[in-house]
Amino acid sequence: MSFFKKIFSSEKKETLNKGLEKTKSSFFTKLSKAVAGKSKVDDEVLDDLEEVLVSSDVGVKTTIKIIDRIEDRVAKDKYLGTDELNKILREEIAGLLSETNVGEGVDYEIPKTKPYVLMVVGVNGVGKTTTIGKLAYQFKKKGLKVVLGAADTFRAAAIDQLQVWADRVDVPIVKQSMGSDPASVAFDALQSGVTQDADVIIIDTAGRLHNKVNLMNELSKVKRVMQKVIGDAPHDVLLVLDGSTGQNAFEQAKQFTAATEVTSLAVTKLDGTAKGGVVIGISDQFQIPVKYIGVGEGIEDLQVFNKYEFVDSFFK
Ligand SMILES: Nc1nc2c(ncn2[C@@H]2O[C@H](COP(=O)(O)OP(=O)(O)OP(=O)(O)O)[C@@H](O)[C@H]2O)c(=O)[nH]1
Ligand SMILES: [Mg+2]
Repeated sequence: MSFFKKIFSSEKKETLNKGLEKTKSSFFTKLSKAVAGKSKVDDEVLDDLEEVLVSSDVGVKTTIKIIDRIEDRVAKDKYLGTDELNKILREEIAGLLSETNVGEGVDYEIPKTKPYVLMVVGVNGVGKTTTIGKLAYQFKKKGLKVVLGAADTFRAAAIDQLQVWADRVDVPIVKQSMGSDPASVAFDALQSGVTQDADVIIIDTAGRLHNKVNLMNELSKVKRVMQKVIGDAPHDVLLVLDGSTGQNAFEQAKQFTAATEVTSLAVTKLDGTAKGGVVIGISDQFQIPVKYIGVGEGIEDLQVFNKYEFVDSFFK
């Protein structure tokens, strides 16, 4: 490993550890209560452990899978000590996630198609625009030419906010005035991207609820209009979920993926929440990969999701 790579990965690890601090401390406080005064893993410990996982927002389905696995180990080794529980939990969670073929990512993907069109969707306030800014920064750092499209025309502030990110990262932005047709902005952004020979075009969209039919139809229209410029666009539809909403994020993922096509997920705001366990449940239960996680408001605070690193830092 090169010197720079080493520095980068240790820094990355540190941000991840810091970002997950609240989740970890809450998880371990609960876990140590569950095993207090016990020397071996018995039914009572397993019951308590189940509660710890559910209350850490891992989700019921994934929790049951994890408990089943630990039960199997207890059945094999009757005197499984509580001091080993940490290690075993970590192994079983990592094992479970390794069965889903997602989240192996070690670096920001360099898109194979050019221009690569990424459309970002999700409910209000989950962190779409911020994630776009952070992504633009990462792509640019890799030497890629990025163009942003301000297709959230709902509020003037939304366009301004994307402009602030465009200035900060120093990438071009395509925008129109507030209230204009989002599909028309997306069309312009793609045309401009093609003309400028861009590598990546990222389209921001207004926050919407899955059950607001008009707004969901608007997404289909944006897609259709983009395809007039680039036949197979968008190449990725990234659904952003706010991790601090815990089970609500699960619900959003379920509803949104049922209502429109989503090809990848980003879970944000994992810093400052004890609900980080939600990422474990989401990456276990959805066939759609969690590609990125947000661990702060800063430009560097977006990481490629790696399930092994994630589980590892959960337990450190
Ligand atoms: N702590 C923390 N805050 C974040 C993160 N990602 C986004 N935010 C904050 O969340 C708030 C909302 O972010 P936006 O990017 O505006 O969210 P949005 O989805 O574009 O919102 P709308 O356009 O209104 O639907 C902002 O204050 C961001 O700074 C994160 O990973 N951690
Ligand atoms: Mg926004």
